[in-house]
Amino acid sequence: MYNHQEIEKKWQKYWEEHETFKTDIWDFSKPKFYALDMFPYPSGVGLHAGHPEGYTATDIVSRMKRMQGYNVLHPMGYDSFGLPAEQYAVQTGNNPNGFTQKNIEYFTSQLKELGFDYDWSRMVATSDPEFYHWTQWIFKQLYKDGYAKYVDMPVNWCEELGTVLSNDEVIDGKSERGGYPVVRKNMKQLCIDQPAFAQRLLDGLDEIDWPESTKEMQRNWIGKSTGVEVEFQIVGGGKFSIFTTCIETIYGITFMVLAPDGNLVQELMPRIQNQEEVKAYIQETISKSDMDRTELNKGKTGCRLEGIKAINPVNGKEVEVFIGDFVLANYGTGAVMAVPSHDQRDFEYAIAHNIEMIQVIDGQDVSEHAFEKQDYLGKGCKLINSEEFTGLTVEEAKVAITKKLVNMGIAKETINYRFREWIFARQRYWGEPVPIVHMENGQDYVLEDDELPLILPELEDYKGHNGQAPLENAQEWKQYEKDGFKGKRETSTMPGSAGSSWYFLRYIDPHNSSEFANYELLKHWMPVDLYVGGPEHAVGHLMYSRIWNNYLYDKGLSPVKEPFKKLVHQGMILGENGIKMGKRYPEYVVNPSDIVKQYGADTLRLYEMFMGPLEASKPWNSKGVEGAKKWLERVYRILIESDKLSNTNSHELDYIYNQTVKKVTNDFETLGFNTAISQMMVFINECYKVNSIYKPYAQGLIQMLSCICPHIGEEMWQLLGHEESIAYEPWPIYDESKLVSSTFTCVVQVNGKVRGKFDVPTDTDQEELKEKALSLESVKKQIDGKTIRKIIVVKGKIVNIVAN
Ligand code: ANZ
Repeated sequence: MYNHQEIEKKWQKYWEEHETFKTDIWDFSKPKFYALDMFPYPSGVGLHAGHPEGYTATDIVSRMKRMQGYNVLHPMGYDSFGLPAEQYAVQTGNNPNGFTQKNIEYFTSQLKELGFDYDWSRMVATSDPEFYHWTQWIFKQLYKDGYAKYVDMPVNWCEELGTVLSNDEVIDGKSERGGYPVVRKNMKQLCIDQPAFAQRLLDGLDEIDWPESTKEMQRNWIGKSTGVEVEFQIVGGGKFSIFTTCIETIYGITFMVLAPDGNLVQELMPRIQNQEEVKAYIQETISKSDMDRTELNKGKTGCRLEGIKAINPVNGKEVEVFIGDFVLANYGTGAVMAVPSHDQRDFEYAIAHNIEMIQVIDGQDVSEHAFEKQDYLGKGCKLINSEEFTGLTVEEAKVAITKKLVNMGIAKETINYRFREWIFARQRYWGEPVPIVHMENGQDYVLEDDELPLILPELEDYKGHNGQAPLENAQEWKQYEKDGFKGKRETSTMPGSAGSSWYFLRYIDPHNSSEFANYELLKHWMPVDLYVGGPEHAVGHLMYSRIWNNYLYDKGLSPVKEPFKKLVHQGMILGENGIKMGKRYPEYVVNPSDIVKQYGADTLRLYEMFMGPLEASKPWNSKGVEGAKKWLERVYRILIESDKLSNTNSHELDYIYNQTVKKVTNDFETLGFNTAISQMMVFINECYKVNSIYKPYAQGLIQMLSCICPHIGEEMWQLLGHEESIAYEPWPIYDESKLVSSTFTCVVQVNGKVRGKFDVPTDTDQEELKEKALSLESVKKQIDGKTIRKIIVVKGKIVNIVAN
């Protein structure tokens, strides 16, 4: 019987001492394989049961690839800036760095205990100055190229706290902390211009092997829409533009709606007759979030701008102008042409404000509901009530009307993205300092390369006061002076997602002190061949890293357009009763370390891979853990403790062994670990049935199993007489001919009863099976004197004869 505690420690020590998994990064003689895990945030509570799931998946593949002759890079590190450490610092007055270091050590010991094949010499931590030096440097390039900039943006502003709040810090128009009123207000924000990358990000999605659902989420997040911007004259002077994706409905306009918080309303204010009403409605609007405003089911509130009328350029018709909070100031032009017959929001607005409707597309009754584009596009529907365009199909009309307006010089085709600027500053301490100084002369200065890294200063007090950034407390640090010019440093820090947007590049060259990574190395190692992590990052991290990499690619600093060639999301591990494990249900939390102690890391890894398909959510089952352990003991008994192993091949296992190598190899490649394990189980069952086990077959199985259960794998390998680690043994190969010529037992039934059996090669065809079945003496006896009505042959299984 094997003692998991002893052998797991033994092999972990061996790997460390022999630097078994240290990657020789400059060895370009072999093909490369880069396996990447989403690095954890080193929280105080350590790993949870979900971590080993994805990590084991990449571990298995990387171990197989190594045995297949690849030079493998499989690194690990920590996303170590973030809120929990900051909160700890505020509460205790201690620097969050100490707390973070302690957590990193704990995480590392837990990961080592699980036997992963990480090259620990490449570990990075985003809060380490050696790492954030280059986060700042890349940010600086983005800034110099105009992709990072200060932009006037609507933000949630809390006057009492004197700070900007994120959407989740605002509840019902009040600050979560203190319950003070929060309003939408334009302020200069440090942003990264995501829309500048939108089209490239969309195009790139077609090149990568990612889950379709994740690509679709990214497409929706980017939210590209193609339409037309059209200028409308205001009666009595002035004009404004609208953005529409449905120009074909232009003859159906019965009113216009402007964003209440946009500049246009302010410009028009002197001409508005019901100013008080309008101002009150604007106040109401700015206390709402965009989400609340665009909610489809909400009532269509708004107010008429008395004294303001717009002119429809196609027919000169004068229509009323309103404000309504469903129109957002920062999308399109902040103004819409309203067509109640063909847009449901406009329809409801028209009903609420008693406005007429004009149907312009034929094909559906519009008295109860608008006839919208998703119902008429591509259906051959034709225009009505549209002067010279009447009778054209919608598609023809889109082209013709756009052309007319463009020729009139009042329209242009435009593309809009829902994708917004990525606000890149937080009023927090525990993040990368932004390397910008606001100079006294009003200019913004970005630090020189030799002024980087800009180190986060130690503070007496880590709490921001009056809602201000904690770095405002760093009286000395924030003052900047160079060559007699004075300024004040930016005191907000970068968001949590900064470091994780490029960490995969740094792993390739983690200790380079002159550049973020050597280009020659990047060229050899990028892209990441397999990236495994949770689906919760589908848009955030996975979008931000594509943006940074895309930018670096354009600068010639990253060799690939897309950083992650293949992406897989592991499923969630649920509690025993199917409930999501986590903070809210502490009673269901499984601590991997406890399982490792009791059953061993190999058992935990095997169990998590056997629970079900990697991508599926699966409930934890303690009995399953038990079962996994028992099976490992069963493997050990037959391959190590029995005296069945033999150097001569009895050929009893030829078929099952070759089949197992083929299936496991394919399954590992496609991350089908549960079915690979099932196949190994079948193999072990066969071993128990036969008289002798050909030693090379036993070794092949041990190699494959060692990817999932590396400690027991190494141990068995050694016990079979090997002195070197199993990690670099050439991967077992299978003999296709052994698969084809193998036999199976064909059962013969006559009228539903088994009357005989015979062994034939697997590839025997139907006719031959029929013949063989009919020639069996026992079968002949049964059909003697009867007429054969039907013979059903199931290849590889059974011949069924119906006779009477
Ligand atoms: C007239 C029209 C008629 C429209 C019709 C739709 C249907 P997407 O696809 O999301 O880009 N819109 C434009 N700017 C807006 C803003 N700032 N706030 C809220 N809505 C805005 O949607 C584009 C459509 O959303 C535009 O097309 C416009 O309404 C509205 F039968 O114009 B449409």
